[in-house]
Amino acid sequence: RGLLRTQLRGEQVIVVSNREPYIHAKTDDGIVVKRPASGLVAAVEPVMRACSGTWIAHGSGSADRDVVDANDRVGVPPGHAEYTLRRIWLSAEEEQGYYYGFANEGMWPLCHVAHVRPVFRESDWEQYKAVNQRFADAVVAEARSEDPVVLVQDYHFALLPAMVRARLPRATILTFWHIPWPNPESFSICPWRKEILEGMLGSTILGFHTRYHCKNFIETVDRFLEARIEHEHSMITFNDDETLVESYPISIEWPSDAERASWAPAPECRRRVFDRLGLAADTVLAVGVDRFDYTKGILERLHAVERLLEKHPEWIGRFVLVQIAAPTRDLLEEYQLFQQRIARTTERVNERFGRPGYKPILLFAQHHDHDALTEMYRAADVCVVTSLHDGMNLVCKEFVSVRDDEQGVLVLSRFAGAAREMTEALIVNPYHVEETADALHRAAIMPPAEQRERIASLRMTVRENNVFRWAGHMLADAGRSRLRQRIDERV
Ligand code: ADQ
Repeated sequence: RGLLRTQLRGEQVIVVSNREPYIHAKTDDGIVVKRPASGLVAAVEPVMRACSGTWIAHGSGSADRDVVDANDRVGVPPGHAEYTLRRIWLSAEEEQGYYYGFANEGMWPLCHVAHVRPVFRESDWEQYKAVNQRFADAVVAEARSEDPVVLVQDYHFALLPAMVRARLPRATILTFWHIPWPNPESFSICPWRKEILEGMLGSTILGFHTRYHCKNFIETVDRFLEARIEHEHSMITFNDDETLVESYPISIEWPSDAERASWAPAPECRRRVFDRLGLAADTVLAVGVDRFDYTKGILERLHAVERLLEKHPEWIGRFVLVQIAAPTRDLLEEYQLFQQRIARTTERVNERFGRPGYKPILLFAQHHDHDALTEMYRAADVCVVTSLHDGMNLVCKEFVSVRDDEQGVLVLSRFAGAAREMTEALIVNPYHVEETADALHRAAIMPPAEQRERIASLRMTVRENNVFRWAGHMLADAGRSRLRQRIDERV
């Protein structure tokens, strides 16, 4: 945190993302503030608290308009403001085309190998372009100098970097792509592939979670644009502008001493959760926490539980998966169908293996607050992350970060970016039901000493490579680029 402040030395930082870090909502008890279920917000928010500045995002809460000033700004976190949130209001038509349409029916499935076909509508693309321009205008309006540091977040804003670059040529634009980047063949089906690549190359630095995604991006540019590529330095020159393409594995804020002191002891968390859910004392509790998204491998997880109970009937009555799934993008049909399918499969498996007082799968399709998730992670024997494809995945990092008792087993998909760092987890291919079921069995019988050995090492990795290191690396690279720019301008 302190290091970040030093690195920034009074530079103005502007973040752009679709999702806002705080949502004001009207309730019967007045206005309440909610935190969205979003990996992006979980990671970028602590960084923003450390460096002040302005965060520009789509105002989506029912009371969002009631709390802003005349310039649509509000200080956050509420009650002890550390930075400014500037809200952008989108019409229903803009939100439909830009957010639900092009971003989430086009770009999201385009970038994830999850076998859902992307949808490309001309009208969505028009809205996507227009909304990118609106956010770019807001960045320019917020800029107090000609060279602010602009942090652009995610696939909602592929066009914005070049739009900002056109108006603020000396800005340092860091774009972080939170989702995977596909190979050139997969990407080539997008009708606007050139425009998207050109937009992104307005960035000074373009960050992905892994080297593999960087390599895919560089190959895609090589295939579709006339650009100079220096592979050795991961540098792309296009229209005389340079973009560094680098991997910055994202992470979480490691829990502070004060936060740790507020936790109930792990056995107490376990007792509370077991009481609440009516679980027998000898139950092995596995937990899954995800946005309710088809890329997260929730169906494959349920199939693995079913196979576990088939193969090892000794677990019937003693193995329970609690699946917590936060509703997301539920105006889209693909998401509605997916949620129905999960509900049906849960019911079927519960009918097949349930007994009076016992259900193998407990599905909670609800958003849970931070404390409730912490309690659940601390109560669990196993945390199951079976994404079919995931840029990073933060749930696995959150799980190990709260297990200061050094107990608990992580089962982790090889297709999550996190699998590259978290090698002491039980790594699985979620498409292989048998393998995943075997990993659940192995997790359920793992002796405490082996659990300790694995999770202690995982905890060290996440503690070291926390979110401030992610931001610090990116900002250090930005600092070098700014220095070079100043030197070049002097010559
Ligand atoms: P997401 O796809 O949102 O993030 P992830 O990284 O797992 O995925 O983060 C999800 C966040 O939402 C976590 O902080 C989790 O605690 C929270 N969450 C999930 N379910 C919840 C629930 N039911 N209630 C409350 N909170 C819940 C995208 C990419 C990821 C990448 C992140 C950050 O898809 O691959 O890791 O951005 O870059």
